[in-house]
Amino acid sequence: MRNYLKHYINGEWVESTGNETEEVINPATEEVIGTISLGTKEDLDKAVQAARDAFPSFSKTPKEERIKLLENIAAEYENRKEEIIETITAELGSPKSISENVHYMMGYNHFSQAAESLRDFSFIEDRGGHTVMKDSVGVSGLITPWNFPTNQISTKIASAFAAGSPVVAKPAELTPFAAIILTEIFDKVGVPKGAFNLVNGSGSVIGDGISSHPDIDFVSFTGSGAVGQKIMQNASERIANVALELGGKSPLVVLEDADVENAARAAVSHIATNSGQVCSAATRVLVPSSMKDSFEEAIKKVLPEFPVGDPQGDNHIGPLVSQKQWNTVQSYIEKGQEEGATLLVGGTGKPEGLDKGYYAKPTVFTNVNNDMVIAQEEIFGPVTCLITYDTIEEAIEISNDVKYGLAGYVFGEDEQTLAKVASSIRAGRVKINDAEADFAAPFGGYKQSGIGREWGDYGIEEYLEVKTVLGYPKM
Ligand code: TAP
Repeated sequence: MRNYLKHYINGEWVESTGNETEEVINPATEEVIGTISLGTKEDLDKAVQAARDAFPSFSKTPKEERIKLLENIAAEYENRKEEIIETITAELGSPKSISENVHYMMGYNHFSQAAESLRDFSFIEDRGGHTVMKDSVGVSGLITPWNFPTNQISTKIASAFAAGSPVVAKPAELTPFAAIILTEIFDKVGVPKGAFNLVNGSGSVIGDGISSHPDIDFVSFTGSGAVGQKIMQNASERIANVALELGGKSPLVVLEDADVENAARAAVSHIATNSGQVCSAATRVLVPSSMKDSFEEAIKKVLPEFPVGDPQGDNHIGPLVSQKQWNTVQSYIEKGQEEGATLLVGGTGKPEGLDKGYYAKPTVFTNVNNDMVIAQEEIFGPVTCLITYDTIEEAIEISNDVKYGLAGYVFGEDEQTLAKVASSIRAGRVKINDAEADFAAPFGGYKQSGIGREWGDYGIEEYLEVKTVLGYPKM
């Protein structure tokens, strides 16, 4: 049992001022695996005060010191590898291979990339007539979701530390344990007192408290659009800056000259990895009408490569995070059928033999019209839609005909067409074929997918204010 009933404030594990606790459930077994304290506004105030007190010195630490700090964090993170993998599998239900190759690695990459980006980062720039300086934004409040327990919190903390901003973090109640390991890592490597504070608790108390706190200068949030909107409203009361990483309904455009089987494999892998609980997942697959039949056959052929089952085994798809998320996904599958889309594979209910655990069937709808609810709303589960198109212009139009703009994917051979489609998709990140991941590349959304960019040097910029000095002495 993991019982973590303390918050981390001003460099110490401290008792909560309240008595409320929350049980954490393993989504594969539906069993309780631990408990956390639900913090109070008083706990949050103490954490914010600790961060405020740390600000004058932390924001002025030499760059070399902060690079070293990030490197030490990355090294200690590596030391905790097995525990991080095991914890993410237990709290999120992601198969061990995904916990290792995706979740563990993303956390590691953000800390080491931030150290790397900081090395080349300039906080002062002589621009001929004037000087531009970049100062830490102040105290940052970080609110993160359950779907990537190390990725989102790590990119935010790594960038904040690189910029010299002390933070108060609130992870999601559903998956709080990975953040506790991170906190132990910060404690071990000697993150200065007050520069990192962790207050566990509910979104309605601690999350809302962060977004409305008068002493928090900047709020970085990842999660749903509805909560993002509330955060902006709260922050607007004191004109505080916000960064929002929200949802997506990203297109995967298959071109006429694409390898059908590879593209179908990519389409399935988007809804298989993390059980489709990925903001940047492609969940609308745009296929040339002439390729519809062969693409549907290819989907059926590659599907068995992504078995669903116990995350402790060799499966690729684990359960969804919670009963609530399972119910949401089921209702979208029902909705798709009501709307007249055709089930190519999958459907409602649990996969055969998996009665315990929040497992859903990987589901592919075909004959989908882009106006349908299943094509417009983020389902956050293993469900995708096949939509046909006749011309490249139509594919681009359908790609952009959605309120989101987080990501896009294009598969094909002809470089001119690939470039045309990639540059026409209105989204913050577009991937062509199997292009490799790059943690220095900015990540964030257009339209209702968010505001701001995380990762690498763009991520560091979010935690900085820009100051112009006219007549600064040349030294
Ligand atoms: P959210 O409710 O947005 O939760 C994300 C984080 O915000 C959690 O830490 C949550 O706390 C906190 N929060 C909740 N209410 C808040 C408030 N009023 N003020 C400040 N913080 C608040 O997401 P969810 O309920 O977990 O998921 C709902 C849907 O959001 C999903 O189905 C999916 O479509 C979308 N979602 C998107 C993403 C990404 S990466 N774009 C990630 C997760 C979910 P607690 O949950 O601990 O109470």
